[in-house]
Amino acid sequence: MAAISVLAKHKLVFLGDQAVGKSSIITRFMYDKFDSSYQPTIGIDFLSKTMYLEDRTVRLQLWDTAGQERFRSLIPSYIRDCSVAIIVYDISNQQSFMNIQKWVEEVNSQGRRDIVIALVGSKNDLVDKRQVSLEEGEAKAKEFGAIFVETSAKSGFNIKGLFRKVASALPGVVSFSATQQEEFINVNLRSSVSSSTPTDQQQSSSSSSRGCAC
Ligand SMILES: Nc1nc2c(ncn2[C@@H]2O[C@H](COP(=O)(O)OP(=O)(O)OP(=O)(O)O)[C@@H](O)[C@H]2O)c(=O)[nH]1
Ligand SMILES: [Mg+2]
Repeated sequence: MAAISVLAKHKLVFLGDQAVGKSSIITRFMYDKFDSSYQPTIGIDFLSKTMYLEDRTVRLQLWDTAGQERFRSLIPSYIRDCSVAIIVYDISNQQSFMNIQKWVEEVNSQGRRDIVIALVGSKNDLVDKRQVSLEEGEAKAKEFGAIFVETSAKSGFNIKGLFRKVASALPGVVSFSATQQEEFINVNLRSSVSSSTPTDQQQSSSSSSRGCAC
């Protein structure tokens, strides 16, 4: 039976309090840019990127949620079918660290055990304003069995490292038999019509793409 390789797609949802730096991490990763002015995310933003690892290639769908309270009700539906939840706190903001518990509960309330959780301590360039130590961050991540990194979108520190760690925890190129492939195509056609997930056409236009799902 003929086998075909299909690029695995993974949905990553960014969670965390307002202004912790979720969008800045994504912007640094996608465009290698940083903006010091604050532009709150409205609703949900979508971007996608293919990552070429040493041993495999993965397609990442990045869902950037808004930390503002008024958009909170949108978030559960984006967590529901994600592969990875990236929970971000700001190392210079103790409250954002304390609220991690709430974000983990939000992920766990979906009743799925297979979601990879990554905990990110952002803005680690703010040395003089640090309120959460590296050790506290590591210990918290251990509690949830989460991947842990500190990053700085401003300096670029560990941004690629974060995505590499996450991508390495995911399955890569998947081989399908001819019959399984038929099944895969059918599933994709249906979901592109009925769900809010962007279609293959939108995703394949370039190695990275952007949209708004608000
Ligand atoms: N010093 C420093 N500032 C940062 C860093 N990352 C983000 N910021 C700043 O923090 C503010 C908020 O960043 P955003 O990326 O918009 O935060 P967000 O989590 O997406 O915010 P919401 O969309 O409202 O949930 C902006 O002024 C950024 O410039 C960083 O690594 N270092
Ligand atoms: Mg944002």
